[in-house]
Amino acid sequence: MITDPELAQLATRARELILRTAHHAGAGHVGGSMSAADLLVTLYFDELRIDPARPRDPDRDRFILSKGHCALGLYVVLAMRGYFDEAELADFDKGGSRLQMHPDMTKLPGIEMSTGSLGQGLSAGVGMALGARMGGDASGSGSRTYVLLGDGELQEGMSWEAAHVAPRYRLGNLTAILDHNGLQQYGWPPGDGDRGDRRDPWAGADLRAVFTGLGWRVLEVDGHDIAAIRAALAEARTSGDTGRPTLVLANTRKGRGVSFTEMTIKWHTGAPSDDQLAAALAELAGVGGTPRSNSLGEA
Ligand SMILES: Cc1ncc(C[n+]2csc(CCOP(=O)(O)OP(=O)(O)O)c2C)c(N)n1
Ligand SMILES: [Mg+2]
Repeated sequence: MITDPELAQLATRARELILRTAHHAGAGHVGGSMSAADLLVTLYFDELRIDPARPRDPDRDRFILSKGHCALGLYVVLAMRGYFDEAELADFDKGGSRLQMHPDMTKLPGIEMSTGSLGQGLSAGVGMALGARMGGDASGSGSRTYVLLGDGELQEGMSWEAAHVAPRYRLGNLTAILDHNGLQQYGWPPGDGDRGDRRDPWAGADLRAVFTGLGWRVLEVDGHDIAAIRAALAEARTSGDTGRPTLVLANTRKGRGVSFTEMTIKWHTGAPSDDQLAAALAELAGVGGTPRSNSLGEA
């Protein structure tokens, strides 16, 4: 079984590739991809029952990146996991490539839903979990559905229709994960040139109480603590018996891993310059990364 330090090293590698790929493309949603890196790596290398060689296996677990703008983070982890060659990351955001800025399920095997218009993933996840229980999972494999949500995204009303009905359908096979990184793209209220007050989109609201009140089981974790993420995902798996869907409320930091990207609204989207990339890679090397030249052709 993979160890926590091994997963942590993979997350550092994912952050390197996120930055290299954004640098190469000149674009990309760096902040939310880096806040989710530990969650994505733990899901894909430990939790999800998936086989990159058989992406349409009917018994597979389903993962929906509801905060679709963070496709960059997902692509990097899919490549590391073997869905496609890392060299293809060089095509990120190019016209006609399989790696569009937002994920396209018709192009890339392993993508379960085309996302990018925020707020829709939890509803689709409810449908997939319901479908599995109503017979799609005929072999009784216990296929589960996972949905990664953003905290800004959760301001979309459609999310709440899904949050309301999931417990009513007793979807114990559904795990939602909230990347609670404390930053959206815009402030609150929006409007002025400075895009408003950039506080936590949920400042002052008790999300744990709200979801619990709707009938979810809520497991709150440090979303950068691999052992805690693993424990929560493992516990969520057991809720198939209780009939309650689980929310893993992951407290994270947007842009996590590099001092100048961490918790700065500017790094919601953007590409590092040559100097910034070099500085970021040096920082990541200090936490066990392995900066090296790669297929993107960069030092
Ligand atoms: C329906 C919709 N409205 C607005 C946008 C533009 N948009 C893209 S990302 C984003 C902010 C999302 O914030 P959050 O969910 O917190 O993402 P993260 O911090 O994880 O990057 C917005 C408003 C969108 N993609 N879809
Ligand atoms: Mg956010």
